[in-house]
Amino acid sequence: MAKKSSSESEARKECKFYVNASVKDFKNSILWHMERSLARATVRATSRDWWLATAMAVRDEIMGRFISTMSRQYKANSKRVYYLSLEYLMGRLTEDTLTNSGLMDVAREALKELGLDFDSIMASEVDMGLGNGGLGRLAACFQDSLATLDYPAVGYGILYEFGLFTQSFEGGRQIESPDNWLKFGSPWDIVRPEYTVKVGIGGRVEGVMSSTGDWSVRWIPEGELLGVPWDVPVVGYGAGTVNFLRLWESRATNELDLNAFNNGGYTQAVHQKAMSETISKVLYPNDKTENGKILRLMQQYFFVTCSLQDIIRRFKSLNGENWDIFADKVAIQLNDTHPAIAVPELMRLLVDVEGLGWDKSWEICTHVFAYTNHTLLPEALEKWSVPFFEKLLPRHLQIIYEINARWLSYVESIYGRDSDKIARLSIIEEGAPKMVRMAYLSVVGSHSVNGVAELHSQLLKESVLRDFYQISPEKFNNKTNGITPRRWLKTANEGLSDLITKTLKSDSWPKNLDELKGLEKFAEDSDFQKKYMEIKRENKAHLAKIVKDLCGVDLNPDAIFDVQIKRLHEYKRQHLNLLYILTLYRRLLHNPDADISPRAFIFGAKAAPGYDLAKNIIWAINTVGNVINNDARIKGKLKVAFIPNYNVSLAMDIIPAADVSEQISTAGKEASGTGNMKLALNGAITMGTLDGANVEILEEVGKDNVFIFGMNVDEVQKLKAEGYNPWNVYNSNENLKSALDWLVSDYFMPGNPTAFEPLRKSVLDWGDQFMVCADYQSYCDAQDRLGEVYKDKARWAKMAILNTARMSKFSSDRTISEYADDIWNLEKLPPRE
Ligand code: Z57
Repeated sequence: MAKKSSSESEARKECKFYVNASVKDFKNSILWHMERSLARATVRATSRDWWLATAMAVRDEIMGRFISTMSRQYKANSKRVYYLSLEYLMGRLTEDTLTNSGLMDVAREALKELGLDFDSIMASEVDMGLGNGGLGRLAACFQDSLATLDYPAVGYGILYEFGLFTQSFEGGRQIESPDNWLKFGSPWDIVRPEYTVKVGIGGRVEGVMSSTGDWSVRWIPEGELLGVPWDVPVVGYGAGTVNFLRLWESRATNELDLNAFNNGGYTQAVHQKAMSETISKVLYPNDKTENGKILRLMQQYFFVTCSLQDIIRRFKSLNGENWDIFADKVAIQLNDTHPAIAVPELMRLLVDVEGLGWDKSWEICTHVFAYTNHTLLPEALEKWSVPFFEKLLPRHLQIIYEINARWLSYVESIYGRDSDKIARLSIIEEGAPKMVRMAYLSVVGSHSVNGVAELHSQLLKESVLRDFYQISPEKFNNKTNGITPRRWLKTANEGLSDLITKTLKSDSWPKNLDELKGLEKFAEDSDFQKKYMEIKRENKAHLAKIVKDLCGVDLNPDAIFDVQIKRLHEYKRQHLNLLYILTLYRRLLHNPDADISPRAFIFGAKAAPGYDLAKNIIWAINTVGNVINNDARIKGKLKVAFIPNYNVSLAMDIIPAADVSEQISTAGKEASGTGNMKLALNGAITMGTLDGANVEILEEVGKDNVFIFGMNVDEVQKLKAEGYNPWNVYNSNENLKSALDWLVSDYFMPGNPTAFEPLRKSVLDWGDQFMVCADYQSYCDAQDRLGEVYKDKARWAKMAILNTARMSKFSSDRTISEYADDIWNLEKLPPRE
């Protein structure tokens, strides 16, 4: 490991800005931190101490780059993009920083010389899990690409004290416990007290007379709290640019309200302080179910106003009050509607605080904001009640009404007094109570609206935002999602990365993923196939150890590793997967000698704590799995492992070991998917519907290298329109009937046969909203075909290699370049050579 391969020194030439440190210096730096920062004798040091000291040593190396990036961006006064997201699912930071700074080999060797195992030391880092799933992980991949491509960018969000809950299983059922990731602090966040901002809340609106005799309006908040920023460095690949995430922590204005204290209201004062500090306490664990809690609206407003005030402060310090160029210096991307309150908040800051006129302010807003939509599911479309706004943000409500009045008069100028049209296009939904439609507010306030895959962007224009598309078609565009190849290939799959580097004789592919196309010509090369599949097998053996450890289940590395990892949701149809498992199991019981490829079904998924059906599905998979895993009759041909607490770090262990990638959502429901991209890049074959980015994966890898099944969007819509009845499928499909009935028999849950009735009912009595029954047979057929194809080792290897070779489109570098060119009009600012 110490010796640099020749291709690696090539790479150092490619990446002129790689940090250079010798193993000796790095080792000394670790030891220095062990003593001076951690006050530890090395003989007493725990794994966590070693990780901390290593993280601090890396941090030292990148700080210079961090400072020089900031001053370079400041001096250039170039346009910046601000990414507003309530979620960042970063995972561990140290390993990825080592990869991107070019210090990975140095750190490995240094720890080795200290007699330590690198992987187990790195495992001491707790994941930064400030997100639920795809949306939050996308934000994290985007930060990596923005820095790698040298774009001036800041990611704004909340520093939650508690990230997404930790999941465990008790009797197969999900138990949630708090994720206290910050309990002992983090070496990766740097507090910036000098940029603390004030945040108002509640109160009333007052008319005031200005010195010139004009009436204007002012918000008199009832309470005030503080936003304290913490910066997390984001090191681009090659370390030429180090951007940062700025995450806000809420604090009470004064340590204690002294008035209340003096009046004997000590507990009242402490209570108020606690309330203020509650805002950044915890990430809401709901993925796509808006639960309308007022604290959530407070979180949204809190981080939006902190970020906008910070953006305006930075703008003014460079440009004074030259508002005419604000939109030339600032682009703001709204990650879903969660930060949509930014539209009225920027209006308030410009009109009420800076004293600009409405028209000018509105012009600025619509030039600055752009909105990304991530779902068509109606239950995820955010709406906030007007009474909430009245209570919490009375001035913003006024501004929203004004925006809406002007918007609707524009609509009227096009369509006349079409009251139907007006009701459909109104930002305010009539009803008791009235609701503010946040997606509509985002569309009206932005110059760009994008979906996250071709199909999704198309459906957006045809369904949820149809009326808006008709009025402003030029706003609508697609930006197919992507993933960072640094974390998801180079860091996560070292074996494959080294093989790629050797084969291509180039180490620049992580920055230029199109180079992977060069692997195509080795797809049928038996020597390359052997090496490729050996690495896959090693990764599988490694995962098998983890699974043994976490689930107590023995997996055979020669079995097909069939992986479904994602949030638990009916539309993602983990229960369709379960129905196939039941079908296979039943087949094997009837014929234990059936010549099927041994399969290990591997799941990872968290259910929102209040989502009962999702929890029932987890329980069912665990229960069925437990019976299957302990049934000697099937001779270990079938295994089921549900890995608890699926998170970014586990994904980095699972994905390199996967043979099959389950992407089986009902067509039209998964906006894009990004796990599908990570898995295919690492050589897993997609088993998927024609949904989200699967459509584009098929386009890239070719139909021979993916398994497609089930109804497409048109067929789904047609069947719905004709009247879909899952009972008809059930009654005419013997295997489906047996599987569903078996699930509610005494077989899996002696004494409690009704345990999984909710699951069964959801696909029968309750109408099977996601058409599990309709796609069942097609899915089983495709899975059986896959099992047959796997027996042909050379064919399988070829498919896997071609998947790796043809996934370059899905680098988030491509996605970010498109955002920069089409939406942000943003220039790169590379360091001088
Ligand atoms: C979330 O993770 C996504 C959409 C949402 O509306 C919310 Br809330 C959370 C996901 C989509 O489900 C994926 O299909 C998509 O790939 C991802 O966002 C990133 O765009």
